[in-house]
Amino acid sequence: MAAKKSAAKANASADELKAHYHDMLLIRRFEEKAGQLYGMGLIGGFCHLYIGQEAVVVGLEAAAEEGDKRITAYRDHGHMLACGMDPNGVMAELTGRDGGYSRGKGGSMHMFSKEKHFYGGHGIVGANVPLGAGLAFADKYRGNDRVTFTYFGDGAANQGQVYETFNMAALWSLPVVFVIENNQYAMGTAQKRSTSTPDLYKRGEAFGIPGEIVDGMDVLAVKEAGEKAVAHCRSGKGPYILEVRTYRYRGHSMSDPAKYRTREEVQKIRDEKDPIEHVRDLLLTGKHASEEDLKAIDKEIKKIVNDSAEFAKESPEPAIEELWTDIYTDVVPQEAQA
Ligand SMILES: Cc1ncc(C[n+]2csc(CCOP(=O)(O)OP(=O)(O)O)c2C)c(N)n1
Ligand SMILES: [Mg+2]
Repeated sequence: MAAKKSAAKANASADELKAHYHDMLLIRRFEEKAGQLYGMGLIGGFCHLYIGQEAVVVGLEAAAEEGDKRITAYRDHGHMLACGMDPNGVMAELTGRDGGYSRGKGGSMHMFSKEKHFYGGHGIVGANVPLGAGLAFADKYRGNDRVTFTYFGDGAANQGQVYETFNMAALWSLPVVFVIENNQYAMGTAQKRSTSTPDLYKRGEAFGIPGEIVDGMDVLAVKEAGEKAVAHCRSGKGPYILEVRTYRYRGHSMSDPAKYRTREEVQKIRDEKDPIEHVRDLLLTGKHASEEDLKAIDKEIKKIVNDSAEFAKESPEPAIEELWTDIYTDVVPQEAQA
């Protein structure tokens, strides 16, 4: 992985490192639990796990400020947890229950939180990219200094609408950070089999959008790059691209025969680059935390995740009448802006 290494390592405080460890571990354990519930038949439909990519959202959320927005594709549970959405509501939605963020009617790919400025959750590859620019347009129009994080994958980076969006975002200097989560695969297709110019951070050059490559297995490097990108956008200079090199450990979705890569390839990255182990090492070797401190965090996370699964199982399925609700909005857009 040729991505830039963190120069900020020495500058991270013990509390910051512990918070990153906590937040990444929450995503990992939550996703493992979701995988189990899927195996038990409690989650139906699609379910795309984020395991391996945790440092991307945790690093970027550490660079975000209150009021900033985020939008992503379908591998979205990590983004929800990292921006502070309630694990109970996410797990209940995965299991199609009334206590879920979309009252059990959206599932894994369709959750939203107005409170946390999380705009989904989108299943059509690339389609969330223009929506992200639209969110940024709204902020620019209103004259505030908010920034929108628009996440998409290496596969999505080959979609036409991404470039129409780049053009308009640059033309109108929209405050949007385009985060390309390059996990090196689009379903079963390796990037080298599908992509003529693999340096995705350069894809904005034709539109005058600066970009940089980031080591997505290093949460501190992600945070540092995120802060730079956000400062660029917030100061009115327009969009910025971060190509974050990462890796997904699990299949594309829960039904993936995984014939397109070897177990050894996955194991090697897990052994050498795991983002959670990396922070764990920094904490222990820097004597910022003891094994006991980390065990206490592990225990806390286990409880949050187990509680979310219990909450989900106990929450009822939506009532049959709910089939007819939440289809059209009865709020006129201007009023919704208040
Ligand atoms: C327009 C469109 N084409 C194809 C698909 C089928 N599809 C779903 S996910 C995916 C791969 C996308 O890969 P990437 O953008 O790298 O995201 P990742 O799954 O790696 O997070 C494809 C082709 C789709 N959902 N939408
Ligand atoms: Mg991908």
